[in-house]
Amino acid sequence: MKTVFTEAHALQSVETEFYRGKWVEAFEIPRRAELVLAAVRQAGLGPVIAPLGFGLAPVQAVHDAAFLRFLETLWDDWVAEVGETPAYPNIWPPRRTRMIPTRRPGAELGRYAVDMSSPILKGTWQAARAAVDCALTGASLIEAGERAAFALCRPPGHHAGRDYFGGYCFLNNAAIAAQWFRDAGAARVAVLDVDYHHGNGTQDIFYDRGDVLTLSIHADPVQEYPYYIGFADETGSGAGQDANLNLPLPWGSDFTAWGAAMDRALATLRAFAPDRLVVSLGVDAFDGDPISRFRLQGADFLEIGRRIGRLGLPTLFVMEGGYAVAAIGDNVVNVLRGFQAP
Ligand code: Q9C
Ligand code: ZN
Repeated sequence: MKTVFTEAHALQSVETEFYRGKWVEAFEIPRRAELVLAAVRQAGLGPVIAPLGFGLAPVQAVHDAAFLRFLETLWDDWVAEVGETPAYPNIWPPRRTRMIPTRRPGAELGRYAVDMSSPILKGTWQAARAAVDCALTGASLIEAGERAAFALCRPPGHHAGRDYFGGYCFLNNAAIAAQWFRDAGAARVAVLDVDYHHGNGTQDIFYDRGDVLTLSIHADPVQEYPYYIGFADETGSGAGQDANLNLPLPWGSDFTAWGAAMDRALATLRAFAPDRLVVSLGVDAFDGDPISRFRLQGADFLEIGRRIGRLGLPTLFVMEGGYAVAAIGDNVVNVLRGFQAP
């Protein structure tokens, strides 16, 4: 299987993040991608290739136009007003606020950010665009006949919605690839999200659509980020009724519970009979993850890969979360090797 990667990910880089009321060493760091790349090479998984440029049209097919203009231009506006320092929101519009047009960067940040985990930097737009190109290059390999591809995307994407960003995510790489598959002729696409956190952005983007099935196995939002979304009773709306499946699990869940949830997700996925599968591949369900509270072991990731492989679908893996840097490479490679040797 080919891996798509570019050094441009390193343009998104901060030393610290605001976590539980304190500025602590950042979790979502460039080293994550470098270690996954090293493990892919070490395992001899296959060639590592650079992404092609796909332009903005596939991004516009998923995200709101004003939101994209904001992401592209915020840095320059922020620098003019504040200076060359990471752009964080510090005000949010309350309920019943009229969304009056404004160009003040502080106001725009609060309009589009859902949290403080994703500062906008000089290179954020370029890094996020490059991650999208990795996902789309992987998708195009599959369109050209490969059974699978691994888009080593960074920054991640699954918390980015149609018109919001957060959770380390700016553009929803997996959703953009899923939509691109649809536009390339796939009648039905499934997005299976195995990241520890609910794939709220992906759910948001496809919630009212019946052509893209979204499934997410994640920590119960009663306990965990993103808190307000990801509950089991969110099943889709309108044409998308029953095309969204949330499988929340409590803190402390191990593979006994996680694997059972996965089997439920796979049964729904099989019944949907998609032409293409996108896997939002976060490995933060790992026991040793510093911000997560599931207990999956290294070998469990191999089993996750095997089960996905047995679906027999053209599959695009898109990198999402995973913060136990010492194990991130092994955990990702285990999924991909399990997939290849079911
Ligand atoms: N108490 C991804 O894994 N902060 N994003 C959580 C929990 C944000 C995770 C704080 C976590 C976002 C792609
Ligand atoms: Zn996550």
